[in-house]
Amino acid sequence: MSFPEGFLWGGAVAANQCEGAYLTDGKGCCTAEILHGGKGRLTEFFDPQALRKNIETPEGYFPSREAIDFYRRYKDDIALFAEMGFKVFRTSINWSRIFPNGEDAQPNEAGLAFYDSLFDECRKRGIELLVTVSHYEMPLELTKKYNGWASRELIPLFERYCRVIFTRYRENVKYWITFNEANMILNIPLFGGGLVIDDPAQKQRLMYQACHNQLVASAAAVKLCHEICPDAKIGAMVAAFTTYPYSCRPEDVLAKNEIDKQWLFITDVQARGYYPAYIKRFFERENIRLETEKDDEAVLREGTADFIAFSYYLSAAISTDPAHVANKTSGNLFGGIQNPYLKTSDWGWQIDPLGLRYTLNLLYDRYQKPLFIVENGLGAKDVVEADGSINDDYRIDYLRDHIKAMKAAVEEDGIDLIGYTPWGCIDLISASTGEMSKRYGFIHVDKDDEGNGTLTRSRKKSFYWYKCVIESNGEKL
Ligand code: BGP
Repeated sequence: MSFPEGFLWGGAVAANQCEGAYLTDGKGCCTAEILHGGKGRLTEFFDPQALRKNIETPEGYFPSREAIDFYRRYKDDIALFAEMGFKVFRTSINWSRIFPNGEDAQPNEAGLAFYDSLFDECRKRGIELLVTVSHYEMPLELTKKYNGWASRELIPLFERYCRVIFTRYRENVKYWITFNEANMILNIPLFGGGLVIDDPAQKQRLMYQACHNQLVASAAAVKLCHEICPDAKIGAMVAAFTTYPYSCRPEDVLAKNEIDKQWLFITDVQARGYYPAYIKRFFERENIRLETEKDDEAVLREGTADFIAFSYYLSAAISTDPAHVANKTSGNLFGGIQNPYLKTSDWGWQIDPLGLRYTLNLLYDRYQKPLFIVENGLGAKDVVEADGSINDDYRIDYLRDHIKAMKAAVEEDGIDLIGYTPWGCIDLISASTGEMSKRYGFIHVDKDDEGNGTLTRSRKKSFYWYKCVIESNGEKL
């Protein structure tokens, strides 16, 4: 048997992509709720004027505000997860349900009670919880007032939020993650850091300052969690940007190495407790002077992550040769060069199961800490047949190949892998495009990109397949 007994099979979602219930029961507005859907969403991410306009006078359709109404339907959805045999469910807490404006004198009891009930429901059905403290949102007021993580003011506010939720949910939550895809703050500053960057000349300084503030807050959260929930584990999370040198030209190999530093620098700090030499040199070269306080170093040192969680969807190739550089591929917000050996998804992401084995080895060699694959999956268009069935064999193929790669990493490479929670186990709105039609789920949700639909849930073919995978602990694929 390759997967250890107790291996955590499950699925993952995020509050702002599934809960909906905008401003319900005292909730405040969060950053994810000011972004429109469709192709324009990606442009809005990077356009400070569009963001300012949405912050001040929000008009139009904002997919996160209703999402899939998980807030009201979670009991039925969890019953379906339990039917598949989930051992763990990854979700996040929406900060603006707990502190609607980020700085409120008291936490919002109705928001806290919602997560009590959600977590109780999971536990009742034998499902453990993996909870992300911050997944691509924050109370909008914190963006308006402080420009998000650009300000140190957020550190104590985040600590207070953590203290409240760690204390409240310590009986129910066994696994925590501080920040979703912590490296993405450098790619999508609004989602990753609540940042709006008006002055391009300030971009680099603001982003790295925000990273630093978030790193200190993340380490402080780890320390707090260890004190308040001594039986829980708390991890760091990175969006894997797995790349290969396009050729064996030494310049291409070195370029690949440089890319690894970019996506791994934050995890290096979270796992080891200090800034690596290469990033200090980079700050010097770029004349980036971080505002720090004297205790920061100690906080980073004392708050290292218990495990390394990551998302993995695709890989790309890297080259310095202009002839190849033009041959771009899109990706999970960071693209690279097309790899002629790989096929792509409907959204242009290059499908690479072996890349998962490669990534598991890379991360395990680098950190020597348990790993947790907390996102993986295929965003695809599904067809509902006349009889209501959804035959998503392409999704099954994608997941099967990735699980085989995981299995080889565990069995043959000796990787300490704790669990696997495929992304969007129930269809939800896409983070990058706000679309519903980019579906990842084992469970279909009747809703379209314009927000129409009954929200009815139905089981796809992959639902029955994944149930069997879990039942056999990954032996029947
Ligand atoms: C990750 C995010 C998720 C999720 C996923 C798929 O980067 O952590 O929130 O959405 O990617 O991306 P998308 O929804 O853009 O297809």
